Amino acid sequence: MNDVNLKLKNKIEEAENIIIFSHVSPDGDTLGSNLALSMMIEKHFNKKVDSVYVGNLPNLYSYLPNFDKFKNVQDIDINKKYDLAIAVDVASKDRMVLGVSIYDNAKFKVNIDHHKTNIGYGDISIVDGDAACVGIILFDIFKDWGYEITKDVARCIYTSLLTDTGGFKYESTTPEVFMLAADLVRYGVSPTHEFRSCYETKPQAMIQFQAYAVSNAVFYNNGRIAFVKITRADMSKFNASDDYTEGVVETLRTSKDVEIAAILKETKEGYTKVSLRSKTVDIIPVVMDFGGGGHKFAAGCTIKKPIAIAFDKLLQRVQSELK
Ligand SMILES: [Mn+2]
Repeated sequence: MNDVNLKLKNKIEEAENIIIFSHVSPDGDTLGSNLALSMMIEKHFNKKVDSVYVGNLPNLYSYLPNFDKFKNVQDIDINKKYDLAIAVDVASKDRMVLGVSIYDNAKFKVNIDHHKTNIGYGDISIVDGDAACVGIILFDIFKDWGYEITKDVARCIYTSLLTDTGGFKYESTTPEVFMLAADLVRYGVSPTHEFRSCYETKPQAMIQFQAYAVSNAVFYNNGRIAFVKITRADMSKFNASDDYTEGVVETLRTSKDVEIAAILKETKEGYTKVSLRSKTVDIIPVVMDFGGGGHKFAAGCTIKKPIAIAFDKLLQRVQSELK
């Protein structure tokens, strides 16, 4: 067994209480990975695990096995000292928001991630910037431990894989991704069922909100840049929950000429959350300038400026990337 995987195994065995963190604005990878790991620990190590989210938990993923076990970080005693804290898919510690102090307070800290910008903040950091998702890293760890993978665990990893490759279409979709998908299907996962659960259960209001958002997009540089801004007023007009904006920026990128697309969302007064997508341009330097992170073609940041100002600043910065 690989040294790091063995150390992780030992730390889990030694621990009485364990907490697993997903990142703020959780996606399918961080949630699927969290549940897969907690199921493996509960089953094979017979330990109790707190699976924790910060911010809003998107109902979209409620089809995942054990989804109802997720705890809000606000319901965790901030002074509780965990023996082991594990962050999954958390590019930087601040992505745990309220959870950072609980994470820091733990006796031993583990960081399992695939963001290239991850600096390795754990006592153990298992970071593979080339992995398509954290689920793929976890699967390798589980295999290395030699433990049986149940259909429920396979389903969680499948969601992690499916969502972080954008349905097997991003550049990260390597032969290894398909090999893993094949394995997971052998463990009983139904690709049709998972796809429908993940992508074809949008509320009607969400479809209408997204159509509205897309219709408000503005194109620049002969259509090579597409920006859309969503204010809090827009959100309340549609009674939209946080996840309603998911997929909008990808829709903009489907335009033939678009090279960089962005959605800017007013989260609270003076704060603008940005998701960027690109076809060819590496956008990590762009988001780094605003204190963000992510992947080459999918990254994000939060700009501490009112949305109109954030929009202009980001547009200028993005335009400077296009030669
Ligand atoms: Mn991920």
